[in-house]
Amino acid sequence: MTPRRLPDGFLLGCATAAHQVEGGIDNDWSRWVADHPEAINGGGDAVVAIDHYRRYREDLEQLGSMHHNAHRFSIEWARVEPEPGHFDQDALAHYADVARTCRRNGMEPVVTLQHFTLPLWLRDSGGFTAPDAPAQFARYVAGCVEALGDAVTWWVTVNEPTVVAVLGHLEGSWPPGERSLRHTFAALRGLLRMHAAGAQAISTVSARHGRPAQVSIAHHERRFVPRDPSSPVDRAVAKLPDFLFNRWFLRSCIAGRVLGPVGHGERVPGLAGSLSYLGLNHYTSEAVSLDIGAPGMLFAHHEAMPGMPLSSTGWAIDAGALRRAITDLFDEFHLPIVITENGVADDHDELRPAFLRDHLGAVVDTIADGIDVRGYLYWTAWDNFEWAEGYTQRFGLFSVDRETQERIAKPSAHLFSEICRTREVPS
Ligand code: IFM
Repeated sequence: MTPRRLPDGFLLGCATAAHQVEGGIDNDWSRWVADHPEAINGGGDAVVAIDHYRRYREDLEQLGSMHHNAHRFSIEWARVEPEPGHFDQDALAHYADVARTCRRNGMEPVVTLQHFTLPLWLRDSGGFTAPDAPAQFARYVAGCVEALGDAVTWWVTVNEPTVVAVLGHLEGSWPPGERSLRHTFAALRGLLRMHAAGAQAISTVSARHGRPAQVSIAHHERRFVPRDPSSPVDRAVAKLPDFLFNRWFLRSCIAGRVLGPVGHGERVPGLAGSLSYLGLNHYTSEAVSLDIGAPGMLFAHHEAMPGMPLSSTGWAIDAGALRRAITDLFDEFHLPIVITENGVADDHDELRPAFLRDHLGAVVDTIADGIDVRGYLYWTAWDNFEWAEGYTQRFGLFSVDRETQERIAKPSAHLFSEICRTREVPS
């Protein structure tokens, strides 16, 4: 079979997030782990993580030498603004150097401004639901864009807003450990307003300096398929989570309003037109059926898509679902798409080579269908701190010896490097 080719200029690299790799961060997550060690699978914390804050130069050089031409990282708000309105210039200079180091190594930086974590002062004043969170976020974002904007075009305001709202406020497995639909909706409204305020700050500062800027959230799309497609009941119970989790945030951005049932159609300043591309994080598909005993889950039972191989997280590996996600999102929103995350947890690097071939193949197919897909960022470069999963889920192209911090390329790191070099996806 002929290999499939990715277009010239297509962004190809890895995605990371500060708290998961840097070490030395004091934020809501580090306190949550210290107070609830039992909440982390296998124990562990991100006190040292993989020491990337100190090792970023060698780490990025290694990715560049493996022909990556893009790299996604996040700025840690708690480092940059340890007290409200007080900016740590060393921290800002650090992240500006990370962006420039990406460029020096041939990689386009894609920069996330908020990837799940919050400074303690914002946590203590209500987190995502604090009335002034959007204004606080806009000030922080403006500071970051001033400091990094000469090296950065691609911005992500907020990573996976629905995930952080559901896990922290509905399921209670992440900080702040709440279990309330009312609080989940309040967090979603806050995140929507934060995104709008952040997007406005990016546009204002970039325009003042005459710099181009591309702005999106990183939207986590989980494909929900009725367990029995011929059952009207399964179809109905799959629809609500699909709307709330996969479409509510994006449709609100397009409408410029807080759509129901999360809000009452209130207009949000800066929200309409806030997306210039669509960042897509995609991992898996799930079958959904009726469960009358699960009101907290909107009466839906979720299971990994039957008949698919499973990752070590138990997620179905379904490259077709990535193709359908890209197609549906493009058909509805008509925005260029960057795959800001796609990856597999795989203890022994047995599933990952086929995963990469199949998922990148699905991306090539969508491009052949005429869809404007601009990039693919594999989650993730190095095995890292996977939130409530601790260090038990290994998504990395590199393993890390956490005693010596040695990075060891897995076979799939070499396969990915070859795809980056040739732009060809083997069949
Ligand atoms: O580790 C996370 C990342 O922070 C956000 N998207 C999903 C990844 C894997 O679970």
